[in-house]
Amino acid sequence: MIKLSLLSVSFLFLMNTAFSQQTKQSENSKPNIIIIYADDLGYGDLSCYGATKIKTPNIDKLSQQGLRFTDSHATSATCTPSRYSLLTGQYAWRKKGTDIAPGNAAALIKPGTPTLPSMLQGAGYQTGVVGKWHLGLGDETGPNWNGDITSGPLDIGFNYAFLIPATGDRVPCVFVENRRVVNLNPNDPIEVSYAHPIGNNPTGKEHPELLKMHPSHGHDNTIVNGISRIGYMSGGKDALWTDENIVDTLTSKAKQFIVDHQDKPFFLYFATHDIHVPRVPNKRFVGKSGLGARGDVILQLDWTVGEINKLLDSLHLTKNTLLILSSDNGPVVDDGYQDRAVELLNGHTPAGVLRGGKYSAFDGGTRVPFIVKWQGKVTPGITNAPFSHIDLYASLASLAGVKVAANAAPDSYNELGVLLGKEKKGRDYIVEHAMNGTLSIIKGKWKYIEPSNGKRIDENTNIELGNFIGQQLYDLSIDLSEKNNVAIAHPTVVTELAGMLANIKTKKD
Ligand code: NG6
Ligand code: CA
Repeated sequence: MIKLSLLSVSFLFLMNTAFSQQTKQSENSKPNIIIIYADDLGYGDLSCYGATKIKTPNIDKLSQQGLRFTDSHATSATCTPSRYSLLTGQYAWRKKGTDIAPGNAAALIKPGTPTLPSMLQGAGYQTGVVGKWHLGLGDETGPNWNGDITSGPLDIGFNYAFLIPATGDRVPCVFVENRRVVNLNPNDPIEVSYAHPIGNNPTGKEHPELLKMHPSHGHDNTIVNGISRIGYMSGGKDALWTDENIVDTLTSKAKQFIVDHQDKPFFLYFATHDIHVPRVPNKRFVGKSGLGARGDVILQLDWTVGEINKLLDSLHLTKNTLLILSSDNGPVVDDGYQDRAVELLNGHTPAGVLRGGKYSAFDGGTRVPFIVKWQGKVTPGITNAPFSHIDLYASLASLAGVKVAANAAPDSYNELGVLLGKEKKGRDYIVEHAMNGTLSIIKGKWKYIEPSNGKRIDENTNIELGNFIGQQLYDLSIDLSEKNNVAIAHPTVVTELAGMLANIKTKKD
């Protein structure tokens, strides 16, 4: 009897030691990092951010488990520059040619450039990107769609890539895995042009009768899967994606990457296609939101986030994974297709209380949802601390125990304390970048928008771009919707912020 219980006690002791060692090991090793970067998701698009016309239960759950930011900013109001800045830690507006890229653009981030994934790779991480790239591929002449694609993610620090090369609305409508177009039949080579029609594929402009969704502006070139796109392509028939299945393909690739690398520290940059146009939800989500296609793809994104969160739980990775959900820029309702998003809004406000949206210098352009979850390390709650995506590079370097190289991430600051909810103050200022190049700076409660003679309203999307020939100053503490320009009443603040912005532009901060 005594012998038995002694045995069981020592067994228990051994078990206990083994268990605590295992926990210790996983706590001491570098945490996995996942960034789910949604596309065009607005500040008001999620129920945890106050949306009442749509329910996003999986993201709400993430928000309950994590830290929800009210003042987090993408670096730019469009995709390419935001992603450029995220991956390099350098403001895209410092670098020519980083505006919205065509689908056959050459690589915008040249091999050898220090990047977020290369920094993490150097720290022992396995690094992967799944989803929308939109940062160009290939050397000076652009990508070789029919051979090995050089100068892509694998050349700037990713070990694995599964890509939509540009966007869902730009040709070529094919996936690229590592260096190759997936399912390409060599006897049916792909040709792409953004300058002139190519091959015999019908275009939306000439054959609107073939379309299942019509463009509202632009998007009338080559038809793929009943939807006309930006740009012309021919060939690659076996490789063409089916829009309805993109969500499942990307989500399963992202999950597979996590499963494959669960034993090592990994970094996954999961750039969803949702909720960008064309909005073509999988049949599981069609009609489910009551807000039309735009609402349905928000539900689809919500499902995706739930899948990743559940997988982390089931693999027992939750305690050792920092999971970030955000968006590359603010929302847009009609972004070029007649998908009835405008008609079916039903009072939903994609930018919440913010003015403007995608493309805009107003906060609707860059203030986006941002949720951070790391069980046991990030205390769940809400933070009003300012945070800019430009700081992810240096903050994650700090997390991974890496010193940022002298030539790397020139605009990125280590704000790990803010990212993990330990600090409230955040960086001193935030710079925002609108589509036409207009820059704004936020410091404390003040937001200054530099003068611009750009258009005030984008005639395609109807979005207020925030451009004005004079200086603009808003007190965000009482006027988050940027309705009252108080520049004239506060000349000293204007001078201070304009001066700061001028210094930042010339890099003397
Ligand atoms: C615009 C497109 C828009 C979208 C955007 C890029 C037209 C008229 N509009 O030029 O539909 O593709 O570029 O979006 O073509 S982003 O989220 O990738 O920046
Ligand atoms: Ca975008």
